[in-house]
Amino acid sequence: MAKSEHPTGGLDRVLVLEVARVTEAAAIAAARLRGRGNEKAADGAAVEAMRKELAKVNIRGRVVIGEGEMDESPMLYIGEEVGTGEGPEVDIAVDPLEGTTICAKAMPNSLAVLAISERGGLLNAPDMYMDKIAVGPGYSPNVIDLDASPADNLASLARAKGVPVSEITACILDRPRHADLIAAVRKSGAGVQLIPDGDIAGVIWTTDSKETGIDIYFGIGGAPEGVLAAAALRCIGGQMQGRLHPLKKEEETRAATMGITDIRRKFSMDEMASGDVIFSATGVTDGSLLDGVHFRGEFAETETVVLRSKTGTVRRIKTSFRMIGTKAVARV
Ligand code: VTB
Repeated sequence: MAKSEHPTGGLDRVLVLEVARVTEAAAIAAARLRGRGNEKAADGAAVEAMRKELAKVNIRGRVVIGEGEMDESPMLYIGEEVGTGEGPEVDIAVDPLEGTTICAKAMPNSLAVLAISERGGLLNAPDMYMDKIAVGPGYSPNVIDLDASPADNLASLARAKGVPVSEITACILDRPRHADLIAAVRKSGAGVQLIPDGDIAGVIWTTDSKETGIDIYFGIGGAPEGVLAAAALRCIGGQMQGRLHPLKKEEETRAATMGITDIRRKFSMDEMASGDVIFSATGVTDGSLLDGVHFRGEFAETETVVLRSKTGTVRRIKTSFRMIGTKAVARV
């Protein structure tokens, strides 16, 4: 048995703490550039910090969702090998700064995100759009369907929840492409919470509707974010479907080279994230899912949520890093 595998199969639970360190490092790096109006710089800092931290983890990791192709991005590109090269073979999906624009504007809900799976567990989705629909746990299977109309999905969900449609709220990215969707949801009587960016959080909010007020996520966002959201939902429970939404022929070709030959295929949550999965997100800016990084004197404080599909554990970790210069050091 490789040293980092769990005795009963799947990923070793020690990795839970390791992945938390990785998103913590990315979040701290990005947080220094909050509100500077420079998305690229904040993203770059998060990517670099994440890569550095990943290099210390005992895994034979392969990036399957990353910062683009090797020729576009020098770090965390698709196919890059990460980790110490010892330990289990795992696949990794990263979004070092989810919500670059919100971070650059110091608005709520930007996150550093990573998911890790057994080899082959994460859908190799190219960087293009995906049409998504998601609800939280506790409903009977097939309560939603990407191919059903918004009105039908909302009616089905309301029935399952035992409330009128008027008590359902949908979260949707605020984009002109969603004008018809938003109108249809409102016409059916449900409410819409629009978000400027950050649909991984949007999907996760559906898992705690009592707290967040959000019951369902709809709409077209990034495919990489779709796979990461599916990984989170696999751990917490819920239902999600996604279908790639190419805007041009080259995107279809790209998807095919990455193994998705049927571009119209509707992926279930389990098809996007299978086997044992660990998901970690650390807040960059304060948000309703997580607090952002707080710099207090010589300390940087972070809040992270780590999810594990094997056990369904939801672990919130508050960490206080002692900083020297701009670097975190181990506390003694
Ligand atoms: C979403 C969201 C991201 O991109 O995937 C969105 O999760 C979709 O892309 O945070 P458009 O901006 O092109 O609509 C982000 O907003 C990141 O840019």
